Amino acid sequence: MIYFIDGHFTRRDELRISIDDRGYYFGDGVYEVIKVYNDELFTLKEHFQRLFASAAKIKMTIPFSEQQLIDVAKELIKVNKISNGHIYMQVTRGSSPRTHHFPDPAVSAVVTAYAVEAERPVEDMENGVAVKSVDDIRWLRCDIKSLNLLGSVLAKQEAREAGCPEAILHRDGVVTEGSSTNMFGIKDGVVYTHPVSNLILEGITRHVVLDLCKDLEIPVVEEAFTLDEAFEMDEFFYTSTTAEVMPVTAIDGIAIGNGKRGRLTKKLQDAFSAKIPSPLKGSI
Ligand code: DCS
Repeated sequence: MIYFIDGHFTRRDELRISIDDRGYYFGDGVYEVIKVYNDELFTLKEHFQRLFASAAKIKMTIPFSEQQLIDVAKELIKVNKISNGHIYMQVTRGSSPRTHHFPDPAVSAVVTAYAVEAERPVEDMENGVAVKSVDDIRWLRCDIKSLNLLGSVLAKQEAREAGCPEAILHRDGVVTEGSSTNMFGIKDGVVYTHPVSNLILEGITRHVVLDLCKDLEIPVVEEAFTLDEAFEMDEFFYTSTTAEVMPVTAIDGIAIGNGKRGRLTKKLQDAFSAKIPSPLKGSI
């Protein structure tokens, strides 16, 4: 496997990272996960724009242009021969002896990236999954795609120990999002999801799905709903780069709707699949 670190392409076993990297000490950095379908990066502009936006929010300068990082991602796909999978890219505030304040004098941010082959979770996408509610104990800047993920890690683990692949997070009973996904409920044909704010990550898949709702003339209300209201939804699903549109069939062991993938959820999945770069594109 070929990785990218700090301006170079390197074999994984030759890759060296400083113990003084602030990502290691503080989780002081930002990241993105970008999906590759049929050799093509999906919604890449949006992901790189968010990467630069997250960096700006933590007052960090990325020492590459957006286009340079897009070229890095494309090169990783090519040299590693990834046709379906994803790119992981992170940027830390660099390497410097441990002090909480920013390095002074400043050091260059460190960009690391790799590409992996990964299957679409088609079985779960058909059958749906169960989720577990977990208190959202994260900080108040969840709009930043920060490397500091302890709140998400603990929530995901709690869900996993209950046999669920994802946690539905709530603050005092109000649903925010998942530990690494955005949450949606459907009631009487209307899609509900938490509005964009400091309490959620503005998911790129969330955006794609809201656009699809518009195309399909499915009404959307971007308003927070409670966990009690979530149990009463007719359908439920979550979105992310890797999970796409994932039906939720139960919350805390209680079936949602008829306990199966919902009709509108399926419609959104089909519309999403139609957007994915196709292997036949350009060939006929
Ligand atoms: N909310 C949180 C907290 C996330 O970490 C993510 C993405 C999302 C929502 C969904 O955003 P996207 O639709 O832009 O992916 N989490 C990434 C991750 O850590 N692994 O895969 C996706």
